[in-house]
Amino acid sequence: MTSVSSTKRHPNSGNGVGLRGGRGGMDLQGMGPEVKARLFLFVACLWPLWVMALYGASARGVDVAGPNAAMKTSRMMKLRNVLDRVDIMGYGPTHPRVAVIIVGDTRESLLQSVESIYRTTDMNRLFLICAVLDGHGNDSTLLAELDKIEKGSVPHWHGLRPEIHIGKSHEEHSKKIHVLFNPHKRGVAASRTDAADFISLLQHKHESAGLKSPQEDLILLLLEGGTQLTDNEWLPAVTTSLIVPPPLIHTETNDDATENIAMKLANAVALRSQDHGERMAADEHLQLVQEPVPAAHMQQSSGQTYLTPVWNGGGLALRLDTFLNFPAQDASLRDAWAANLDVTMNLWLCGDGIDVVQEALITQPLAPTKINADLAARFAAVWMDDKSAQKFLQWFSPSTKSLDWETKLTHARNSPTFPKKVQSRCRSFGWYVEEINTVLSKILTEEPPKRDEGEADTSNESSSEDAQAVARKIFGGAKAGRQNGRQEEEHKAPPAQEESSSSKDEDGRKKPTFPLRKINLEIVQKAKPIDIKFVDVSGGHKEHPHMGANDEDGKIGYIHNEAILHRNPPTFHFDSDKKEHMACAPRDNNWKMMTKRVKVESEYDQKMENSGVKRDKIFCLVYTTEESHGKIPNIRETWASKCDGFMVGSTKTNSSLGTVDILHEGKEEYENIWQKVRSMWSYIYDNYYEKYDWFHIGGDDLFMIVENFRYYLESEEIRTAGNGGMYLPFGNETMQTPLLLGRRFAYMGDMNNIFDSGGSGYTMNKAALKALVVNGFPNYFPHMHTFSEDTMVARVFRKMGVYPYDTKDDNGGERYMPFMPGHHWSYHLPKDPSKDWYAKYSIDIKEGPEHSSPQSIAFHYVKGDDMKRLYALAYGLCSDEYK
Ligand SMILES: *[C@@H]1O[C@H](CO)[C@@H](O)[C@H](O)[C@H]1NC(C)=O
Ligand SMILES: *[C@@H]1O[C@H](CO)[C@@H](O)[C@H](O)[C@H]1NC(C)=O
Ligand SMILES: *[C@@H]1O[C@H](CO)[C@@H](O)[C@H](O)[C@H]1NC(C)=O
Ligand SMILES: CC(=O)N[C@H]1CO[C@H](CO)[C@@H](O)[C@@H]1O
Repeated sequence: MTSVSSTKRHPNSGNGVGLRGGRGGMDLQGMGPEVKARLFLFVACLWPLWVMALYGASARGVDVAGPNAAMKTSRMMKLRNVLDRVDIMGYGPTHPRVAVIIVGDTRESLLQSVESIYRTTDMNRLFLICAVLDGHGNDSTLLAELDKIEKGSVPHWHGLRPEIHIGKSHEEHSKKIHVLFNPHKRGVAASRTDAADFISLLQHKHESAGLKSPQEDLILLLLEGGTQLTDNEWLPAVTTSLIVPPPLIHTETNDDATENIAMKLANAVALRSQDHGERMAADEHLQLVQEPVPAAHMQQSSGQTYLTPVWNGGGLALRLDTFLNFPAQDASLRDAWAANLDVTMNLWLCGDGIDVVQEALITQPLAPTKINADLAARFAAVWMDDKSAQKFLQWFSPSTKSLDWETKLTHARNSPTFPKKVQSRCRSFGWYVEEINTVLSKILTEEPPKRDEGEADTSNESSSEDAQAVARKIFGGAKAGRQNGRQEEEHKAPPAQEESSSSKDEDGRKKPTFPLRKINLEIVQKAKPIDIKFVDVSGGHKEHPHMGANDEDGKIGYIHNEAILHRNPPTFHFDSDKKEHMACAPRDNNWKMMTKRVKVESEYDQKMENSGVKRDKIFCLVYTTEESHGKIPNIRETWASKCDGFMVGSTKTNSSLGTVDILHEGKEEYENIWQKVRSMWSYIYDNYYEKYDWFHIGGDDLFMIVENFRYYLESEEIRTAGNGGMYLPFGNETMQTPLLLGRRFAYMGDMNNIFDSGGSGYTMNKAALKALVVNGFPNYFPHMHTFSEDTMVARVFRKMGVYPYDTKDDNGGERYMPFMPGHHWSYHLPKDPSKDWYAKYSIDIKEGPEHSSPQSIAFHYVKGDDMKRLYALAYGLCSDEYK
């Protein structure tokens, strides 16, 4: 393909903007002379914009002119229609090109790496190699060698069908290599950012010249000088991991069909150098340790991909945008290993982590250098809270005085390149060592090795002991969780030191009057407790699902006052002479259930209210669309004002109704509820997380008995469950076990696929909501288009080891009802349960009135005036005449 044809296809690209004469057409205003020079040096590398990638044609044969063209175009248009949003122009969103950054300090190392790229990469997909020779001025030999490679001295191929050749098999190879020389060594981090800036600039130039579609999301490969790619499949493998697959390739929204598709898109892929099934972690000296990949991870992907706690150097592929948007790019990190650790932390704490894919192989990277005390202090200052930093540094070097550490920490924080506010935007270091880099988890859970007495500074000993006491307090919750019998296989037995403090903890702890049912104890113990401290993941509310809401005038940034309804509850209109009362009369099954079976725990509620005990705060969320806003007043008048917080997620904001126009990805349609739910929960997490203990969601035909809801949530059973299942909490815990409460259904009767029915809604405690929004949403099914949000939520939780809790009461009565009360009063299982989906989905249910707990919490399919009728019946508000 030639420059000429490419300009023809891109009328917008302007006069003369093409391969050869292209420079003249580019707007170079506002660029410094140095940048201009770099840009001129690099003759726009244009392997643009046609469809060989999809047809598997070699780079040569496409010619627009001639009779074939029309046929090809129509075939293409057809394909285009079929693929809908899939951009088949150029490399589009599905087969983006790759830009490579190689930083090295010797000519040979750069040449080795460049050569390996030529041998293993489809040249059509190579956007640019930017090689940085750090610590050397102009090296004409290097330039001459690279020129030979560009002219075809290394076997390479173009297009999907490999036609490996040497030399120029067709007219010209465009220029693909650009070299930056740093006569004064700038270090790895700065060299990488220089190169990334250059690539980004070039990308924009290509886009404004019409030579690159903005939808093409360049892949960036960071390569250490001297590292060589050894597998031809590296780029396809990396692409599938990084780039969203075209939506129509899996139109099935069927649960099972999609389960096997790798929906999780990695933020970054580490190219593998170690043995299959091995991965890298970092120990307390920030040195690499190799560890086997847990079997469960291997099985999940048949060993194709697995996560790795650290990137050990060598090669790392990620989207260019990901790299440019790292919250903490510290260009002052000169040491390669320190810079790589920084990349690791950006990806794990502020992103979605790092995966390893099998096909992307490289030669062994350079051995990491030792991290010195200054770098360790800087690392701690950026990524850890103060207490973790103290503990970590004491582990890092027990013999260093704490005062020295303080000095180093302060020094790091005052450095002009110190990234600001990383901790408030990213996950906690505690999360990272507990969940990902577990070899390091001892730094937070075990006492650091004792300082050498000889070196210890006695006058300052006491102050450092205080710090340890504080740290113990902070992390005490984590210990408490562990001692509940959970995670015992994963963690080594605590050392003797910890034992003494733990037995002290044990003293005050109380068991509930009745232990949890076995099934629930198992469910609770599978879920890991998490730190319930709020972590801001809103990212400035720029991106779905954190885009926030529109106000009544459609202006973005609206924050709903969720507490106002509770503070000013509307009057319940149910006048004694109205026909509404007449509605009380019929002795139907709804009447029977609400008056004979269900009991509202008002007395309990009143007693608790008067006792002065701190009550749990409940947030209730209803979702609807503008067309159904008429249903909202009945909800507000009946049960909603009893929730401490209330909000209606909708398509239009109306503050008098409490509806909020929540922004989300994709269309506003039933088939896309999953995306709406992701946005609603994110909005609630972003705005209300800290004020509430419980979060419940349901549709606009949900009826709740909030007194019974509180009765259950505040019960010993549920408090124990949220505290790991064995002991009642003290109330000061910082760790909590995620709980997902609702009506359990087994999907198609499959007991391995249990979810909470969306009809009666589901309830989450703080830990569950945080896990869902902070960990679940970004990692699992982020772009799925589906209506079955209830099964999706359960799937996300399942991935995190959280399973729906069995909410039956002690007599086997259900609390969350998927139908109207009357239906449950009279329901009997059919002889052949396979004929009835409800029978098939139900788990161990009772029949008739016994089915429902007297402390039932929620009913579904409650429409129109039935909302008021059920309310009046349950609360005894019907006039005597009709009672
Ligand atoms: C490198 O070469 C360019 C021209 O080829 C020249 O402008 C520049 O000053 C040289 N730099 C060094 C450090 O020699
Ligand atoms: C919580 O309170 C209990 C008893 O008052 C105490 O023993 C425990 O150490 C406290 N835990 C934390 C994490 O503060
Ligand atoms: C909000 O809803 C109320 C009741 O339906 C209606 O009267 C009012 O006009 C609505 N306000 C806006 C701004 O849409
Ligand atoms: C002897 C010594 O180094 N003492 C230090 C103890 O710590 C305080 C601050 O906490 C310093 O001011 C002292 O110099």
